[in-house]
Amino acid sequence: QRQLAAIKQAMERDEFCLYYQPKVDMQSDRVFGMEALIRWNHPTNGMLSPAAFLHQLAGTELELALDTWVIGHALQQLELWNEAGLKLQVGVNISPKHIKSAGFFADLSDALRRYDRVDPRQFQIEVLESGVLDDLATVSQVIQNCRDKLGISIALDDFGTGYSSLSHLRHLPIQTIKIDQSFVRDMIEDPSDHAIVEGVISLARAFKLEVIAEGVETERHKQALLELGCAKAQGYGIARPMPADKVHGWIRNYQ
Ligand code: G
Ligand code: G
Ligand code: MN
Ligand code: NA
Repeated sequence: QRQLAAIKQAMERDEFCLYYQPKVDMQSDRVFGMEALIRWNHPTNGMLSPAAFLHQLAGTELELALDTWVIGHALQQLELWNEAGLKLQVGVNISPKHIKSAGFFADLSDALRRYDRVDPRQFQIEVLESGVLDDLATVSQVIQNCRDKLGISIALDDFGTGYSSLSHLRHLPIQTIKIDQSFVRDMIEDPSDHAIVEGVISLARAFKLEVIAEGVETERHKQALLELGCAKAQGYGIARPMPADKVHGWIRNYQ
């Protein structure tokens, strides 16, 4: 309860900020996007990661307020990068509960109207695979609307951890799947994890979905993924999440 009040106050005091982790094409060394990741710049405890506070919000109205804040700030940042001639796609993590809630579509279209110097195709919603399974019909409809009426895209995050069946995947109008970092991390040592990564990549190919590997930490991960035909990647081996003002310099140095 006290913690919740503190989070509410932190929102009012503008203590939250977004870090950005690059998504790259390892074949061309092109940076095509960023994942926005929230941080709490706490006045006494320093920069807090989501693990330290997100769970406190679960099930409260603040959860939705924070998602709305994240969407607005990511779009604002996209406008700034567009103006600076930096064309990127930005993905934000939205809680599954919010996606299923009545006001989500209206909130999102309001935000996109407010930041109309962003091409909706630059904006992506990342939703946990495990969060959509209990109400697939609703989620499918919302995703379809986001795609058809707003022009944004949806990624299924942490793919492989949610046990979605292939027929589910077939009926979800998503554009992208993100292979969960646990499989990528262990794919070098563990043949089962290697097989899972390989399976997800061929699944994505069959369904004509974009696939991004998360948790790419080493050169060996990069090699193994390229051998399997997955060039798009994200992970500490490419870059850690960074504040927005570091992004320009990092890209200049990388490409
Ligand atoms: O940034 P990382 O480093 O610590 O993030 C930890 C977890 O928090 C990840 O599962 C990520 O998806 C989630 N997360 C990060 N930023 C946000 C956000 O803005 N909103 C929501 N709902 N989850 C987020
Ligand atoms: O659940 P989601 O995929 O949104 O979570 C992203 C989280 O994973 C963030 O906390 C981010 O900091 C973290 N992350 C990103 N790349 C790596 C990586 O290469 N290794 C590890 N261990 N964590 C990573
Ligand atoms: Mn994510
Ligand atoms: Na993920």
